[in-house]
Amino acid sequence: MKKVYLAMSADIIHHGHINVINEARKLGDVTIGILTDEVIATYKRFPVIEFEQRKQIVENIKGVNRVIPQDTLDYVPNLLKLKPDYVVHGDDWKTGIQKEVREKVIETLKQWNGELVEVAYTEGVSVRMLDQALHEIGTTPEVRIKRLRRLLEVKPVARFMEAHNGLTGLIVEKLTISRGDRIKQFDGMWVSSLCDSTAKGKPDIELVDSSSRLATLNDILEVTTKPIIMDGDTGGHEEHFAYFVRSLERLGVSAVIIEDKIGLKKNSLFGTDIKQEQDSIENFSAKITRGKQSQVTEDFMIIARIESLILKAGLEDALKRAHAYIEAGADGIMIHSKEQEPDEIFRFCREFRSVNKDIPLIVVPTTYSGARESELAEAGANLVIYANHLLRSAYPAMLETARCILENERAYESEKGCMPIKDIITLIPGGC
Ligand code: SPV
Ligand code: MG
Repeated sequence: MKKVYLAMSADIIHHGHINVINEARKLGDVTIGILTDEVIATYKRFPVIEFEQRKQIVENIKGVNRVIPQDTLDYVPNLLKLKPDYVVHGDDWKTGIQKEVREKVIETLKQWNGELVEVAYTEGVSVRMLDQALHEIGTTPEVRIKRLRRLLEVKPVARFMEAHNGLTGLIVEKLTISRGDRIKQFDGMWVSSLCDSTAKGKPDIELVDSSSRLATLNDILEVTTKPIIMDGDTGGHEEHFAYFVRSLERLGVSAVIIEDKIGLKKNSLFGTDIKQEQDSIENFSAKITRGKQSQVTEDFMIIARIESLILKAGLEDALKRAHAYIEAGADGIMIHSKEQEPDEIFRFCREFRSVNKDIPLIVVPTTYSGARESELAEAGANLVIYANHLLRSAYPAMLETARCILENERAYESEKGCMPIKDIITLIPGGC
């Protein structure tokens, strides 16, 4: 019996896949390589169905003899193990992002006179179309809330961007770019207190109350499906925090981050230029524990944000607090810094990781924006938040347009900086 190999994500299966499997069956004993969650999440988008379930589905397709994981986009490692006589694939990978993968398959098969068999692409169906349809169906709070934990399990480093209304939520939800063999996108949204307050024309001092914060959140939830992390400021009173956690959980928010400050909260990026007070380890730990006790699901995460570096209390204090907060029940740690260089963040991440291998570690490279995601990940961070960049870029653009109209006493000169009317009225589908 000849050996046949084919690989797929099998996240969304359609008759095109069945057609390829049927052709493979005619050639011999069929082994299917299923891309692991890690590969799909890194190169394409977050998988809808988990690996074990996808494996089970494919094992039960007629003509499939066995299913194995393929843990790289590259077929070569599995080909070297299996030495198949044939590799079967649709003929739609000759150009585009899979071209290189295809060439490596052909080269490798030559080593044992194996052959690549390409099956005519099934017209009229594409995973991209089905993906789009899935997105339009939307999500539920139960599904969305779990996505952050799954994401942290499968991605070496997740990338979150701030959203402060429905429109910015849509940007974070939908923007994708192709680079080589991978598709890049943001993994989820950060609902920043700074951006939410500033967009409402208010200072970032916990003045925007929780009802108003939840209203912003709701606008974002309505038009997106990706996981959301809420900036919970200090969490307020322990008693209030317990209620807030449940409100967030009910809405399908995956996590809240609370910071260990007390008194009138000011934005961390002021650092020691203004008076800011750090909470005691005991108080803050009690707040975390209270929040954990109040949550209903296993999925929701409470993440403790440490302000020791911001307040110049030192690395040792930051590490001591991290361990205490985890002991109190925190599901993750966010470490903040307002230095221009990432050195103290790298030091914290490395020291923390030398003791704790598993707890998610979040960083916010606003002032040390030169640090690359890969460097932060290498030091031990699991999630990077771009905390304010959509608002910070929108405001100067709006101000310039307003200034230009005022200057010229007409709008003509400002047009070059504005999107065409046709584009804005059709930006959100369903308007006509
Ligand atoms: C926010 O985005 O509101 C934050 C992060 O809390 S920072 O502004 O850097 O404090
Ligand atoms: Mg904030």
